[in-house]
Amino acid sequence: MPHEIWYMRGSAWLPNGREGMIMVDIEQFNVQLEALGKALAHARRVLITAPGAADGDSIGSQLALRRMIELRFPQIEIRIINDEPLPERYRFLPEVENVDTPESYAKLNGDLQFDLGFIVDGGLDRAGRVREVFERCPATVFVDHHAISAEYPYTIRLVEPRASATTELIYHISQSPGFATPVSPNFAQQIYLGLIFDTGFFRHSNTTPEVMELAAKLLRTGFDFTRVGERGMLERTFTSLKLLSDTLSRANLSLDGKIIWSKLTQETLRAFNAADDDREGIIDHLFLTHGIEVAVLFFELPGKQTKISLRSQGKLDVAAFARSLTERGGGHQKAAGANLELSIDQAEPWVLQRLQAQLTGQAGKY
Ligand SMILES: [Mn+2]
Repeated sequence: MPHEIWYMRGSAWLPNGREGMIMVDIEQFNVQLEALGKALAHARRVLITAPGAADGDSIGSQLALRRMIELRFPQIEIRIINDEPLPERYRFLPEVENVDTPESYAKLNGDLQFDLGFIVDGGLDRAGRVREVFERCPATVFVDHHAISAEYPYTIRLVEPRASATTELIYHISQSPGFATPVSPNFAQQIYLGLIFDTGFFRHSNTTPEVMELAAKLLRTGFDFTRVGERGMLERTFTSLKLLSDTLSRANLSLDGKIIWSKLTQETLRAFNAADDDREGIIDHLFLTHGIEVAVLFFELPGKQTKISLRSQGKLDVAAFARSLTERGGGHQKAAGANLELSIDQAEPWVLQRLQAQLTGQAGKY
């Protein structure tokens, strides 16, 4: 029966990084959806988790998924548990209560046995301590728009790499006949947050006409989209503002202004009394400097490791560059990152030298 998931245009083979290929096939997708309905009909306790610290797409997805399930299956007890606490910036969202960490859940004397576990917007490898709880679920569901993490034997997979955000995918699942979730203003803003987060306010190349059409549909419910955008995406703490200004003031150019980079050490974090995620968005300011081709932010991690974030205007594929540095590097063509087993003082000249060689076409064999 044709229904709302019409835009998943038939079947297509899609690249899946180094892990082979996965196939998105609309009939297969509907088989998975049917299996989901059956699994939920028998479930009493459901776990929802996402990798790492929640971002706009993963928290929006988790909240919308909970709403979608509880409206259709009110008998189910649903728990959202993530390895890290919900960042402050998302606490304005409606229905955000009862998002737990393993600690806060333990304080409730919560039962750790669930019938069905969902992981959204990324694979289990980054689920931290929740992985153990998830793996104890007799049935599991993977909902994602990344074509990665396909190797874990999830019972049900709802993956669509052409969806701009996991919330876009969840919206379409929620409108399938088995759920038919009413699109309330609350539900709409959970979906919307995922869209603006993953498309960078409808700027990135994943901004399809379908995303814009969906956003229009959501806006018609009348929620305060200015507030969702400002609080969920743009607002910074004062600490984070100071850290931003400090890091930008120390930015450097090289290769005739084609490369811009800056660095952020643990010492600086301590000096500003800042947390790791206060560095969010710094790379975008570097990247939006006129005339540059590539932006790099070096971020010192404890234990002589360095995380680099990369942004490219498009000439250089920074995902390929990140992978050339380490097999733990990757991302997208224009936005990528890598964790290096080097101190920040070693990483800086090493990465810059390789980057210059790449941009001048003088790269040796890696
Ligand atoms: Mn996402």
